[in-house]
Amino acid sequence: MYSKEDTICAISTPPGRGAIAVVRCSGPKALEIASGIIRLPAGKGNLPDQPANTLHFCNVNDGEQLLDQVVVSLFRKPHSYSGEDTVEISCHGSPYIQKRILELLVESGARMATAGEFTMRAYLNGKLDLIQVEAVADLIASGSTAAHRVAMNQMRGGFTREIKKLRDRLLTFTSLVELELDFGEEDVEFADRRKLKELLAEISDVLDHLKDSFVLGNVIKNGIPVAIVGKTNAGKSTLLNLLLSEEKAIVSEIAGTTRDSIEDVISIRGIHFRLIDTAGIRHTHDEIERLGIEKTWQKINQAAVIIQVVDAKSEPDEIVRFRNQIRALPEAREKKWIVVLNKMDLLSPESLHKFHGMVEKIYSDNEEIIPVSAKTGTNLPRLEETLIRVSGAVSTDENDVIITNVRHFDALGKALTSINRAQQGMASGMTGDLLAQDIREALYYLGEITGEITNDEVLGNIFKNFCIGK
Ligand SMILES: Nc1nc2c(ncn2[C@@H]2O[C@H](COP(=O)(O)OP(=O)(O)OP(=O)(O)O)[C@@H](O)[C@H]2O)c(=O)[nH]1
Ligand SMILES: [Mg+2]
Repeated sequence: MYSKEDTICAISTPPGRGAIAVVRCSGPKALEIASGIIRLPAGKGNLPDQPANTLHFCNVNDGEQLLDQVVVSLFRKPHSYSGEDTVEISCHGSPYIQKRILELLVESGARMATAGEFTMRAYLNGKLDLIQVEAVADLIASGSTAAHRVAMNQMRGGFTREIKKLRDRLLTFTSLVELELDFGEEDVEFADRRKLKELLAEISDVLDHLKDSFVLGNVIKNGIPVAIVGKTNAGKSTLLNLLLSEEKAIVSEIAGTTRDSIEDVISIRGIHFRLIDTAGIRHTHDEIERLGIEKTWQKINQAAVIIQVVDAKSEPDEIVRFRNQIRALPEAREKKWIVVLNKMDLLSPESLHKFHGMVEKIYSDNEEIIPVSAKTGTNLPRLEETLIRVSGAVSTDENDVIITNVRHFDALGKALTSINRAQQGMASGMTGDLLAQDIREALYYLGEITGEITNDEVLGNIFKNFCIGK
């Protein structure tokens, strides 16, 4: 499946029309195959004779006809993205030209690349490890400053170095413990147990810390989950639409309009928020609405920030009742809370002031209280500022190692279990061979993260998410 003998080709730019497009060709015969369809200017010789890392202005002929004038970038192994000889043809971005160049390459002996195959070769040729491969996919997908920063750090090897450090130190100890086993009956101890104990404790801490960073990593990758909740007709869907600048959710004066939760992502100054509009909470006999309300409670659980929309014409006891109902959820107490006093356009400044004061008395904790009109957009900037402020924890340092990938999270968890088992074993005087086995297991899972230890299934899963041409 992953033969490196073939020379592969693909269009590496997005489908459709553009100013230019790039067709990539990589493999042992890349230069030879490309030179079959490309003419260098007279007197310049052939493509395979040109030095590495050079650009060439060439013609591409389709039979007797000139198909396009292109710029060819030439790379020689191992100094290319894939680690192989590579030619990148920058042509004019007509879908017809792109497709024809690809067909000509295939007619000359190249094969169409599968999804992510250039990156797969980079991995097989030792240019990237698996963490970096996954970071390439994250980098391409990154849509915010934080997501970009985390992906870039992983691509530059931040996480890899962290894992390698742990593995190397563990390896030294397992070798010593295993050496003891070779001496069999003789009671020797090469591996200093006190130091090993310290090391295991330290590694267990680091693994814990890395695992914990997954929560933040997930938020960075998928956006901070923000649940918009409140009673029916408070204006939740109107607020969602305002924040998204789009008529995403149906709005109506009928109570119980939103039945299922609706999600979309917005970016405010480079930070992604995943907004979740929910079914308004009320007592109902309607089965579908009831299911929607059940889902609202789940969404409250999953959210990091809760925007509670209150209709500015609500009665105080109604607000108190609602607050207490939500606060009864144990998870709700840890959330950041923003109370939006909606429909401020319907109140006079004096009534609004009075209402604000009353709500402030009800919400005595750390809630932010902001009067808004979801209908006219009044105070939207203030709400956006507040969203950024309450999610302040999300800013990251360039050098922070943050886990964003479930595969890494799982492997870290398994490594941690093995380390903890080794720790318990040491405490209860476990024999060297069992100790060595636990440490070996931890080493195995750490190796799985970087790809030092892997199998086709893992690789297949990673690369199937790539686009063709990457
Ligand atoms: N005057 C005024 N009306 C608003 C405002 N926000 C929403 N409305 C109106 O209030 C009604 C209910 O709005 P929705 O956004 O559907 O309310 P909801 O909270 O999503 O309601 P459910 O989905 O039924 O729970 C609609 O008629 C809106 O036009 C506002 O800021 N000012
Ligand atoms: Mg609604």
